[in-house]
Amino acid sequence: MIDKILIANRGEIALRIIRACRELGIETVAVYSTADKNSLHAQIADRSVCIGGARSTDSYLNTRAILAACEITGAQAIHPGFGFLSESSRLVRLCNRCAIKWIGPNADAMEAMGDKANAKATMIKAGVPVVMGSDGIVEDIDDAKKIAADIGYPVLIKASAGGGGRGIRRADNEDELESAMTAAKQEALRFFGNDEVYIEKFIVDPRHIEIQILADEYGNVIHLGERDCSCQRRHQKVLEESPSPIMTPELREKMGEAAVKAAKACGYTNAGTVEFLVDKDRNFYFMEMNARIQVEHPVTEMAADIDLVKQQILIASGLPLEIKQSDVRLSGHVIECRINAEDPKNNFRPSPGRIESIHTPGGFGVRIDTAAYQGYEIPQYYDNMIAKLIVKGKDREEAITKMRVALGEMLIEGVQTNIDYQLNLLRDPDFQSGNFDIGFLDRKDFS
Ligand code: MV4
Repeated sequence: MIDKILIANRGEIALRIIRACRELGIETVAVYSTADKNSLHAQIADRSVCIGGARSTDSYLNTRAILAACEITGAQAIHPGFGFLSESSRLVRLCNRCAIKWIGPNADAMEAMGDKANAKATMIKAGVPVVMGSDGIVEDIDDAKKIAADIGYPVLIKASAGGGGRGIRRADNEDELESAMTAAKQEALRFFGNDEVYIEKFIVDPRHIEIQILADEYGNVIHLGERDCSCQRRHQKVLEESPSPIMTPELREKMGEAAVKAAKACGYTNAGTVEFLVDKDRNFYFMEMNARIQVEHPVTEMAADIDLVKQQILIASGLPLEIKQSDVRLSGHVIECRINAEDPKNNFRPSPGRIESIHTPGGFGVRIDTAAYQGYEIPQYYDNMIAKLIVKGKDREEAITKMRVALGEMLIEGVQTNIDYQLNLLRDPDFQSGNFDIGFLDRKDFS
């Protein structure tokens, strides 16, 4: 069993991991940057090590400093959280070489899923539905024209090394194809150092629905239902919920089985998320697999009553999953709102600064994950999420009401927040009837 874990992250997710470790009787090592010396994770962990300067590249992305902190403190494992180095297969391989356990997927699975064209080929072989398109990489424009004519416009050109919306271009006809391909390749090269692209049919107004999976090191894989993440603004998730308003038990079973197949096909281990697009006719298509614990993991924790971070640690310790698929019971309706330090009335400009006062809501079915406290100075260097507010009700209507009550009680002074934006979203008739897709928040102005 692991008895000391280094948490290579900050903010609320670092706290979340520290709490899971404490419950398991595992010692914790926090790492922090000079900008985070007063942060809660650095103060609360059993030990804390400063790993460098304020900029992420000088600290939370500094592999050598993090491995040195393991060496100094005797930590036997690293939990990477999300963002930062969480999807660095290079770091996983370094950990393997110095006998440090990585609390996350194995490097082979990470790399297999990191290359999107390759991941798609793996899914086709495994019988997981994918969007119609090219068989892998498209080499030249004549190739592209043939494939696009075959599948029909509009099409998307996507970077194989991409993810999260970068390196994607749309072409509505053959005239637009060449410039779309050139632009996608350029952006891919700039952001990922690799200009390989593939082509897909453009799915009009889909929903983003993802399935949480858990996989142990003995080939057991289970799924824990879905999260509907269609409420996004410019590729930033704003509100997530489970169940999805469009879900049926039959569709959940089909998507769950597909997610399990996806994980098995790449030899995936630990917690992961399989992202799908779902079209108006409820056809679903594999998009990508996220090889980390995600920001919105509490939605699944509350719906399934399973501590995902504890499960991650138990799996990395080499224990077989003790939960079988038939044990999984999803109940009620869960909604998560991300509370950001930003100004929706000013183009969502980040609003770092000192939290002069904070009051967080509570009560039956209300959870808040945050590292904020009165007097805390939100640094300008990192993302601006300051809290996740999660509520569970017996059904969607009760969850929406509970979230509105909780947001109404929440008070943050000193910085601008998106609390009122979230309240406006929750009041919207289309949101309330579950009538939205991935373009909803970009079309409608709730600021
Ligand atoms: C798509 C799509 C429509 N059709 N693929 C954007 C980020 C990347 N993860 C996949 N993305 C999309 N791929 C096909 N064939 C629309 C998107 C998309 C999107 C997907 C999920 C959530 C928000 C989105 C916002 C814009 C576009």
